[in-house]
Amino acid sequence: MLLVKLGGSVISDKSEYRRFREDVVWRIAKYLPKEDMIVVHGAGSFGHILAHKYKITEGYSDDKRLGFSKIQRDMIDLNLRILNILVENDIPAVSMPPHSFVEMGNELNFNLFDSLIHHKFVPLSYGDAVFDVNKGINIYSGDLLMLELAKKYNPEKTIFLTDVDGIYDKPPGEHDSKLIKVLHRRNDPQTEISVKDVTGGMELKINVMREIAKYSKVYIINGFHPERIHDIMNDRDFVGTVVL
Ligand code: IP8
Repeated sequence: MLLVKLGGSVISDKSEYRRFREDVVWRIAKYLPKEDMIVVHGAGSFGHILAHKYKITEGYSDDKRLGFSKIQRDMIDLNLRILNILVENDIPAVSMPPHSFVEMGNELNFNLFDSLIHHKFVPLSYGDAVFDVNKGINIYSGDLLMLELAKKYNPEKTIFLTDVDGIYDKPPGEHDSKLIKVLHRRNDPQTEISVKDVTGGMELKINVMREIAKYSKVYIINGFHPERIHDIMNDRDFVGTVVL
């Protein structure tokens, strides 16, 4: 099985509220398998801008209700656009909105995922605004969902599509920064936080990827070069990072 995350900065322009990159998602869809796959997508500017504005991760208060609703609405909108592209590319994807099966602080219920996978559908889920047993409301990151899914289904390969070539030893683009081709689960790279997300920056992502590497081979590649998905699926050399 392939578990794949379409990063929020690939599928949307993070600097502009609800700016979808339709052409990029179309190109990615062409390189995805038609079955034996679970797809998760991030929020990008459909989620993070309002999540910051309404301080959703700090928990419930009455004045956040509209923000919470808007984030869920925007994520449904984003998810539908992606679902549409996958289905138009003959991928039998079925949407699994986290707000209907995740309550943070409680165990996840995988029953519906089990049936979808059993019937060879492709579950399509995402990071979302959800309920939380302690805080009332919270943001559930697509990366955490990736970890839960990897634990549960032990996919052979897990691919994160990001807006850079992989994991770098310094913020990518900075003078001297080098792509780390093989990242070991245990040693600590000198990567720094460059992008601020409400659900944690790069550091949290790298920790989650390392954790997932206990259950799956993890690859981080550039989503703007989706042909690299094929390289990985065919066990060829690829540009990116593998976490072992
Ligand atoms: O982009 C965050 O998910 P992520 C979800 O996978 C929201 O971290 C709604 C901000």
